[in-house]
Amino acid sequence: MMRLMATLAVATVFAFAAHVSAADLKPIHTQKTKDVVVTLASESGQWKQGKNDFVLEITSAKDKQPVEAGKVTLNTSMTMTGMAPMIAGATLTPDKTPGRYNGTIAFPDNGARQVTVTWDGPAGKGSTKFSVSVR
Ligand SMILES: [Cu+2]
Repeated sequence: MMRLMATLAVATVFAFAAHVSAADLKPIHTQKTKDVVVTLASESGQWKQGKNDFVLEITSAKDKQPVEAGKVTLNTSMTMTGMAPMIAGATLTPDKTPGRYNGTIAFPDNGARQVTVTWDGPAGKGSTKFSVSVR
């Protein structure tokens, strides 16, 4: 019984630590779909011209629990008059925290981006589109 309680105490500390670091991040965008909520967040809460580090989280729309999203992609496109669209994709690495991915993306200029996120994992397959302004 003591061993079980010690294990639970350690598990609680880890869960709390993970929660605190997530709370340090400011949301860039939250997109709710039928099944999941996709959240982009970073220290500044913005995407800026140049290189950006961010976190992508996929949680269940029903119970807010992390979703095993499997293979996740994030691509952006900027429509510019008289030009081919500017395309930029993110590099995403799964974090230790389930449903969380650490991302980097670079933008050559500012302006509105059409963002497409796709996922394909044990919990299902899907995609969503939304707009994010690069400052
Ligand atoms: Cu552009």
